[in-house]
Amino acid sequence: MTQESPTGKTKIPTYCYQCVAGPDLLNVRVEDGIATEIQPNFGAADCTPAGGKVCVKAFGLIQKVYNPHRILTPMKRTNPKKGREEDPKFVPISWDEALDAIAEKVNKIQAEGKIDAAGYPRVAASFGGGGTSTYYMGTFPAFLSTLTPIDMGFGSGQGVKCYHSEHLYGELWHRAFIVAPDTPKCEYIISFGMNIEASGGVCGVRRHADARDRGVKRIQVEPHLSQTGAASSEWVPIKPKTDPAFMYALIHVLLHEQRDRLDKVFLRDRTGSPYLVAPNGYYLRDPETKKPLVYDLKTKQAVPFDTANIEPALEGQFVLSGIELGADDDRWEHQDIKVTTAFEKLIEHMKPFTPLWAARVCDVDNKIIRRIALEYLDHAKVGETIEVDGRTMPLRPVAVTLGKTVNNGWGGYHCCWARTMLAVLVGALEVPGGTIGTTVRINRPASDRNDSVKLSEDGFLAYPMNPTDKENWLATPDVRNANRTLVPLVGNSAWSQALGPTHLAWMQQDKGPDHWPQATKPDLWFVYRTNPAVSFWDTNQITKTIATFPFTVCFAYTRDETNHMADILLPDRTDLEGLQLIRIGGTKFIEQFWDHQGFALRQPVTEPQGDTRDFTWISTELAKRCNMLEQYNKALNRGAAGVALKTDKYDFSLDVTQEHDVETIWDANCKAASAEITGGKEQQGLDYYKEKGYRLTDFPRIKWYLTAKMEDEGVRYELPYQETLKRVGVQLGRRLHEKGISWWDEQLEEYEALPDMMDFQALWEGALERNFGVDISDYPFWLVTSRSMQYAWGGNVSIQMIREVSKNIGTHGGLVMNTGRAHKMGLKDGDRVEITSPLSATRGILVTREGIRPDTLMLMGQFDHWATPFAKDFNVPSMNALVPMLLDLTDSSGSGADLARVKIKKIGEAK
Ligand SMILES: Nc1nc2c(c(=O)[nH]1)N[C@H]1C(S)=C(S)[C@@H](COP(=O)(O)OP(=O)(O)OC[C@H]3O[C@@H](n4cnc5c(=O)[nH]c(N)nc54)[C@H](O)[C@@H]3O)O[C@H]1N2
Ligand SMILES: Nc1nc2c(c(=O)[nH]1)N[C@H]1C(S)=C(S)[C@@H](COP(=O)(O)OP(=O)(O)OC[C@H]3O[C@@H](n4cnc5c(=O)[nH]c(N)nc54)[C@H](O)[C@@H]3O)O[C@H]1N2
Ligand code: SF4
Ligand SMILES: [Mo]
Repeated sequence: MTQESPTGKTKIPTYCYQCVAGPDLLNVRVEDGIATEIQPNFGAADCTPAGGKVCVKAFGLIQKVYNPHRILTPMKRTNPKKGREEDPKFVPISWDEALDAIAEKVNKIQAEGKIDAAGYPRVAASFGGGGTSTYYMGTFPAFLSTLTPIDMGFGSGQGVKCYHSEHLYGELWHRAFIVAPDTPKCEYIISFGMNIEASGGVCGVRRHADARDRGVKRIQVEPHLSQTGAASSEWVPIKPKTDPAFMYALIHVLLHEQRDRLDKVFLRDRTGSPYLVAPNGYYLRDPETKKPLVYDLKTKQAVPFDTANIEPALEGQFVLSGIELGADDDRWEHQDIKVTTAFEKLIEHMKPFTPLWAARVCDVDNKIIRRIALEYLDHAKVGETIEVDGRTMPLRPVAVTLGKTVNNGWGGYHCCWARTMLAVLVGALEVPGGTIGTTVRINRPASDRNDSVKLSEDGFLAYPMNPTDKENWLATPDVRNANRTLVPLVGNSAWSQALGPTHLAWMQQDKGPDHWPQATKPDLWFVYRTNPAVSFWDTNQITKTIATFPFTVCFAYTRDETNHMADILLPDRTDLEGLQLIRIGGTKFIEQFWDHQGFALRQPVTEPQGDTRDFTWISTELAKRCNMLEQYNKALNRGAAGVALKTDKYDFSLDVTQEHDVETIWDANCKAASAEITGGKEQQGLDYYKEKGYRLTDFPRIKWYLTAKMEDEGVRYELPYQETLKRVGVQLGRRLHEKGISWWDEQLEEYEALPDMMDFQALWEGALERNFGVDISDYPFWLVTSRSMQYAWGGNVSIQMIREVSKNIGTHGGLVMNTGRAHKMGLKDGDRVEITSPLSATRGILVTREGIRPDTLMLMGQFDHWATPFAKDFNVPSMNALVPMLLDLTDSSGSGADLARVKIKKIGEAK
């Protein structure tokens, strides 16, 4: 029997944003007030890239609501001792008691000063899930904005282990926080460990399935055969962490064997290739305007790059005069010196990296590497065009994608640079069919990549680099991970702290580096939708450190390993219970490219469970109790909940002196959203969105490709030559050395104009040998990790139905090892083994498979829970306890990779 739900509906529209591959729209069927079924939203089939469907994870949301292990009332800890072995002895308390306790802490901090004696914020906050928490935390950002400065730099799994290098370099070169193929038009994809069939969500899977239907050829280069490898045209089992060599060899073939077939017009007009490089490695510049010079083949002289009607030389060496501007005030005046185009420098630089050389490094046949380079070039169709929204654009249907491990730690810079160069050489960057960007996060405005395009003095995209000059360098870090001090590229946006070397914040708690401020603990730490005690590196150490924090407030859905150390647990309303309006459409990661943009509402589909509260209610209550109501309301009016409530076209602003209930706040946001979408004409509020679920307007496809805007604004891509990074690196080095700091010297070496190849495997091995005094040959295996389609990190591990579905995929069950190698070692499928890294050891069941290199082992996902109900009984190990946090394994961008060296030993027979 079907009855009406509390909102008078039996089918209620809402969204899922449980993973970064969303958001996706869905309907929830409600019977007798009980949510019973997740359904696709086929009403949105024509306007969502996933055709109105959701992935398997969304179907777990029903069990999430009714999970018997949920925390349903606020709790406080009664055991003052914290630690894994301590029972927190949580007892239920009222919301009043919980919120007053937090407000008391905040008010004390406000009175004492927001910054502690070491110069760090007393309040810290960590959020997880690659930024998806924002789509569930209602108006909490508005409350947090009243407490600033806040330390958001305690690593939470996302950031430094995630798509890190790509975030920074992608934004630098093409406003691409995440990079994707233009899958609907692409014909040839080389994927270096990008596991799109598991990690791309319903939209990624749909786009790639359609592409296969069209005949796309995808080459999956990775040490273990993932779902993506299995669904690709070809699997190339490369040695872990040798991807840069493979990519350099591809570039070598293009430059040294096929140069005439490259897109020379794109290189000349849309990149810094023709810029002239002077003897000290900086551009030759015009003494008056200081503009970089190019050699004009028409007038046979050096002219500023932006001179009209010129034909800049792409290749060659010239004898010319000009000035060179180096780091700080370094300046050279040159008369008749030899200068070379940046492109010529590149040709020279890539000379040694032949396929034969790479074959030895990567353990991949050189014929395969050369064939892939040629296939890439053939498919690039250099010279072809296509019309998009009435504009003729180049059509270059080839792309290179990078997975999260390829993206991180040493080699990340090389991979990102090489991937972007592979696009640039054939004119396939930011054009139809090619390698394109999705979101922008570090540059402003974050709402539209096209709007963030700004011309720099040198003719490239202007980038908000953190200053490294003497006057402006942030010598004393403002947060514990020192992101703006150590990583100029991280910028200074709302996301920058989470993208700094976030392990530094944890590591220093144990022992800080030389000449560095004394590490302090945050007086108050907020945690939501992240579980660093399971998701980060060296989880044993992280757990111990978390236990030393004096006052931790965790929003809690169930008990978990991080909130085991909390002082207060606050039960929020989960995905199907809370109210929130978010922006959807446009271009978002991972492959959410829409032809529409607009808003979607998340709404309660059923009565909330227990005494859980809406995040917006919690935020308003906290603001009130912390005497911050007025600032909080002002933040909401400015748009802290997603939409500015007042512009020159409309005014739905809230009275800042009054407390507003949850529905009033979202009604104002809904009205502002309607007005924004209709240019101020319409103003439908919450009721409209509750009924329809979403509202869209067009998003022109031309905006998927930055090149149109770049052409219009006369902006070039800053490739191949990294003159800016080189200067920034020298300056940063001087600043650090002036303070006596030498522990960042290896990172400084990465600031090269053309990244030099390194032996990345040896770098890893050396770091482990040095730091642990081991002989690395005792640890013969590389241990890697891989995504599961069913799980969103550790976020849905406590859902029974998800566990059931995932059991159909055997690699969830334990340590995946090559069958032949196992036999040689006298091991078989199902054996119990101990897995030991130089840092620590863990145990698991052996799963033997042909689809993995003999020198590689794989542990899927991030399990190893010991407090999370249900998941704590999985008995599946994770690599996270085995991977150390080391400065030696941190690259200049501040990231490291989910990678370990291990040995294994049998400890029990297969049953
Ligand atoms: N071994 C291994 N480790 C990894 C990775 C890997 O591939 N392998 N990947 C890394 C990457 S790329 C990332 S981005 C990070 C992600 O790591 P984290 O961001 O730390 O994410 P989770 O581990 O999913 O933690 C989410 C927590 O939120 C809780 N939660 C879920 N829903 C709700 C809710 O509605 N309300 C509340 N209050 N809490 C909720 C869950 O119970 C869980 O404890 O992990 C990293 N760690
Ligand atoms: N279902 C689901 N989707 C997700 C997430 C989730 O938790 N669940 N998380 C989201 C987030 S935050 C992220 S960061 C993305 C991550 O998305 P992906 O980058 O696609 O993630 P992984 O599957 O962890 O890693 C990809 C592959 O890298 C390979 N690999 C490991 N080491 C190397 C190496 O040295 N070289 C090469 N070539 N390959 C290597 C592994 O075999 C693995 O299959 O997924 C997002 N999407
Ligand atoms: S892909 Fe991610 S956001 Fe989309 S339905 Fe699945 S879990 Fe939800
Ligand atoms: Mo991630």
